[in-house]
Amino acid sequence: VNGKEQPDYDVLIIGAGMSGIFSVVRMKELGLRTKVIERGTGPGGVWYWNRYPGARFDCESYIYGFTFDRKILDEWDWKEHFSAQKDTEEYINFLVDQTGIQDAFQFDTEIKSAYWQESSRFWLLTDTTGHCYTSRFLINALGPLTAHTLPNIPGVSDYKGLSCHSSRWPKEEVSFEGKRVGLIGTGATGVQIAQEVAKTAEQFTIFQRTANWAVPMRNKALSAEDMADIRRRYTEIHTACKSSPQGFHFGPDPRNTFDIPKEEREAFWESLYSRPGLVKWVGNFKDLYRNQAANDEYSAWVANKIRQRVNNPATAEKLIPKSHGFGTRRVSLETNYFEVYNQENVRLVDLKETPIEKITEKGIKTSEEDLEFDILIYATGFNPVIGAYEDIDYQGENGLKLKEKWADGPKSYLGLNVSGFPNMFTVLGPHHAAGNLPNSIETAVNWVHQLIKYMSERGFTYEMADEEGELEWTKHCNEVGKGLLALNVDSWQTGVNHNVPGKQKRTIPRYFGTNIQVRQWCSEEESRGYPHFRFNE
Ligand code: NA7
Repeated sequence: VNGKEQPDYDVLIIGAGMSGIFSVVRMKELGLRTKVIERGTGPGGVWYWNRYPGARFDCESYIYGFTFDRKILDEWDWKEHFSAQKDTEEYINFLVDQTGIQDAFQFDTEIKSAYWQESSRFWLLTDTTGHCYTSRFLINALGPLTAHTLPNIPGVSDYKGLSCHSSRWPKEEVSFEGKRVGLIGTGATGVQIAQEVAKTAEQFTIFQRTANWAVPMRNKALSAEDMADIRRRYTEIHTACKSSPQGFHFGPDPRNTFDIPKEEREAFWESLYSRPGLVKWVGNFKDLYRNQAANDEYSAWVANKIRQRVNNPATAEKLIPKSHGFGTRRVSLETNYFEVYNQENVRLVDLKETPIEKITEKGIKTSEEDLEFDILIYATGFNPVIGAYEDIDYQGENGLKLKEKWADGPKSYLGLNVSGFPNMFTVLGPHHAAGNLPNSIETAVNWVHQLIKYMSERGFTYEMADEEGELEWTKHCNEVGKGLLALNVDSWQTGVNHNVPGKQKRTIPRYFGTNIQVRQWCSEEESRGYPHFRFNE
């Protein structure tokens, strides 16, 4: 990158998760002086922070791993079909070692502001200690679910026992043996925690506000032979991921629900149910998430599976989601989650019937009783997608604040560039492909790599996405999901978090199209020589 003055770095990256790591790899390939600034004390992002008991992938390990380096694919052995957090964190450290990027990281540092400097055309970042860093380019690799939220229940800070949000779990092991444990939240995280805590807690109370659809994970260890087979098939697996809408190695069944006779479609659902992973969600009939009648039919079928597994019929009914259909929110994968409610030491409190009034010094007071706990666990989720961007003060050209620009919902070009914010990228930020995330990260970071390479080759030091492209993409993002039942439901995917002021209204913070569409848009822009960008003006 040619510039008259030199900033401290060519590229600053905020966040050392999967997005940050792949960004460093690609930037180093371009010979750029790159620094990653990370709040945690090690790499991993979501796999560094979410070390709660039972944390593991909900997609197959071998499709989660990055595809860019054949040597890493050949040398890394996944231990299970759905890797546990500890093994995934180990994989991430292995990635860092193998790619030789260790010296790019600065841990234990939290960025509080990022200002574009008009005179030097550098980014100026400031951390919470007041230290400043300058760079030509800024890559935000903040992660879509980073800003954790505690419940907005009175008295949260009054509780005197051990309490912990799932994504701020202590590094030391927490024992539940002989303990009275309370858990608030039954999303994907709450389900995983419940399965673990129920094994040893003396008394375990699960507070559920909304029941969540959950289907069997069917995890298994991977033997040396399994890994050898996976390795032989890596190219085939990666091609399947690239050609499926959400980056998984399977896609929707091309048939519509009611085109298939009842008996045949139930046999199909039975076969999906017996398979591991999210195929029961992502590999189902193609109309299931747009056609209400089809969705009702499948939801009723899964509800019966829950009824078969829970001994107490009243408890089973409480565990069956009534307010949203199957797959209209993130589906959880579980291992004996429903059977947990058959255990003597486990109790379900339905907050729709008996709401929590307050958290006390000793536990939780509901409308009916005062409960005491030794440990309180909050699996209460995140301020989604743009939450992490709200925690940093971003200022672009002409004093434009990102907070203001995104006040009515995010605007971006391809989910990667924001008009008014030159030389800045938002990897896995709003409006970029979701699904199997490392797949989307590869698309995003390869885009950043190509754009910076294009600039370097031409001596450009400044880029800015134009408003026309941004309008086009934002309009596309707001329209592409039209008709999806998920858009009529409150969830982090529709930007709702009732614990955060201003996040009660449904928005479209993520991309509801396919990964294939995102790649097409990106490669078209690239192959046409970046018509929606201005360089070196
Ligand atoms: P989620 O999916 O946002 O789930 C949060 C859970 O916490 C959900 O059950 C909420 O109930 C519950 N919650 C949140 N606030 C409260 C209050 N104030 N009172 C009671 N219950 C509350 O977060 P997860 O961490 O489980 O999963 C996040 C993603 O990580 C997941 O989708 C995967 O992609 C991985 P609600 O449903 O809002 O009634």
